[in-house]
Amino acid sequence: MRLEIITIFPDYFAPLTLSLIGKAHDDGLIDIAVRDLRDYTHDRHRTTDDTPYGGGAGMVMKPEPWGEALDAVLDAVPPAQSPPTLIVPTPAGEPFRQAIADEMAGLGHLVFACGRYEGIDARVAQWAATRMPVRELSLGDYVLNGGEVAALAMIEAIVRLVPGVLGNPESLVEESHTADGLLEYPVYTKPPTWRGLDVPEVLLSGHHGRVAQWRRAQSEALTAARRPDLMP
Ligand code: JCK
Repeated sequence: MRLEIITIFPDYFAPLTLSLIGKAHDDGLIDIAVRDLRDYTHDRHRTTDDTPYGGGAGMVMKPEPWGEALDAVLDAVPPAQSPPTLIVPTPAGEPFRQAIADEMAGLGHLVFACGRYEGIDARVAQWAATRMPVRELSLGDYVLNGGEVAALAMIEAIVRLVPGVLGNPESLVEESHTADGLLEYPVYTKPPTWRGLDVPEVLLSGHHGRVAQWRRAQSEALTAARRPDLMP
């Protein structure tokens, strides 16, 4: 899978060379390129923002550097290859969920457009959609200062699903089992007593049926308390 990121803060993506993603990169499963949006400006100050038409607070990202950066991405795609999918993190996007991560993990080439300020001139996504699939996605219902942190979270959720990336493929099978839409049950390991706190007796019992029943009840109780919206 090829991942490209366009940002005015390339340093945010240093963590991608670490941990799980760094391993996938070393194994040749993931190929990551970070492009500095300012490299596609032409003025002395490398300006990427301007005042909003219609007024209002803050600044908006100018379309021209985005157009040139996206042209450079598209120009580097071999002619026989499908265009990449452009992901634009935005607070006004469709909620990013596991189903979208699953879908994106099946694609060969993703480009993340990370905005700052009050966002990117809307014509950029409009134009890009004439050249490639575009997904405007939100990490969640809170306001971040830009798209970088959202892109990092989305990349981690996507990359761990790419075959061969996760060390333990059984965890993914287990995950789709647990995707009955409930929150996960609490987990424990040794020692059986720690700081006066015992591991629930049923988990030490060796009764697989009772363990499964207990976990199901825990999942249902947790979901009812924390995520009533997920209850059947
Ligand atoms: C991309 C710029 C900052 C800040 C104004 C008025 C609500 C707009 C995101 N889940 C998520 N939260 N935030 C983002 C995100 C934020 C971004 C950019 C993604 C580019 N910003 C910003 C304030 C406003 N709005 C009412 C906010 C943008 C994702 N994914």
